[in-house]
Amino acid sequence: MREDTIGRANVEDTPELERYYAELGRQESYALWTVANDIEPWQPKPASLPTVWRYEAMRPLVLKALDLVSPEKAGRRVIALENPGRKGTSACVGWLYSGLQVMRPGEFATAHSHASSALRFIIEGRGAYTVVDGHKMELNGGDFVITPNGTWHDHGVDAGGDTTIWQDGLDMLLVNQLDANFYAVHPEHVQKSNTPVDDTVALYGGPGLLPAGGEGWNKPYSPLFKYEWGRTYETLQKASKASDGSPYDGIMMQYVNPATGGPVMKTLGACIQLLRAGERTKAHRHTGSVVYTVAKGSGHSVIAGRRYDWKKNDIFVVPSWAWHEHANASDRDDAVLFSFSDIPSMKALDLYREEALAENGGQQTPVH
Ligand code: GTQ
Repeated sequence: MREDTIGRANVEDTPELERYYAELGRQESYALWTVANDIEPWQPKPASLPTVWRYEAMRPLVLKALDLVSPEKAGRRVIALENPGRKGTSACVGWLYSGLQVMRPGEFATAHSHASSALRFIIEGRGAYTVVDGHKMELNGGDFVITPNGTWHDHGVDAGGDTTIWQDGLDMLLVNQLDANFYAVHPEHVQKSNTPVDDTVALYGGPGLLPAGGEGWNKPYSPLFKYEWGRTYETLQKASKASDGSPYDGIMMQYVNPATGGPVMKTLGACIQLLRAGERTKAHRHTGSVVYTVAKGSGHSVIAGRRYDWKKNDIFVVPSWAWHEHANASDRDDAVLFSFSDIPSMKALDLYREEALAENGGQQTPVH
């Protein structure tokens, strides 16, 4: 695309140039000025579109998969979310992948590991479990669990549990863009759990307490593999009484690696935020793509100038650098949004930027 600005490409096509471009193409080359303005945008120009996946519509389709394929045949029985602006890329938003995985009581998916990192948010069900490097965790609605880069992981639902649907989030599309993915299946298909159930929660999930002495943790991800809903929600409620939170995000907490205070994994991070009764946030934008899941309540978000209504279990996305603000629909109850993002990747690469919308509609204020 030509641009009439000094320093930008502005070359008119001529028959001679077109012949020249064809000649370059035969030598696996091209003239930079034919694409320069597209590959060096003035600011992020995501092809991903703000989108809402309504749980009401998705749930019956996800449950239908129970009768159509087995976890053994499918590997993972997942209905993945595809962004309408990114057909064919498997992306939910940006280079984030997300899908809804479903399992019946007594079913399991075999153990594997990959160079990509994964996280899960339990949407509904009871008695599900994930085993991460031999540590078994019980999972119930609203729990958040990580299966970091390189860890063995398998999951299932106990015979006495209920059919469970959880949301997977992975960085695999980003890792594939970087040509850095590896995949392995566990030699025993299902890991033996060799420690007490939920031991990492017991050991690393104390209130401001970590093991002293020789049990230091030096892996590049959180030792606390699971973050339980009950304590998470209680923390948000307490925080909402202690603080006004952020004008852009309400009461927002990051799930952290307790050993560092940083994000749970190097590439992916997750947050939980509470919008108080009647709360409506101010608009801001930042680099990094975000996938939100409504954990409680209902409301709407204005994303890139359009309103998207949401209620419990709906999933919606905010593309990188899109203005967004959130509103709780209720004047009585709080609303809670779970979200995961590639913001830790942005920060690690020094690509994170954030901006607040100026109140007077004029100059924007950089926040960072
Ligand atoms: O369980 O690690 O939804 O490898 C897609 C790919 C989940 C997983 C998915 C995966 C996983």
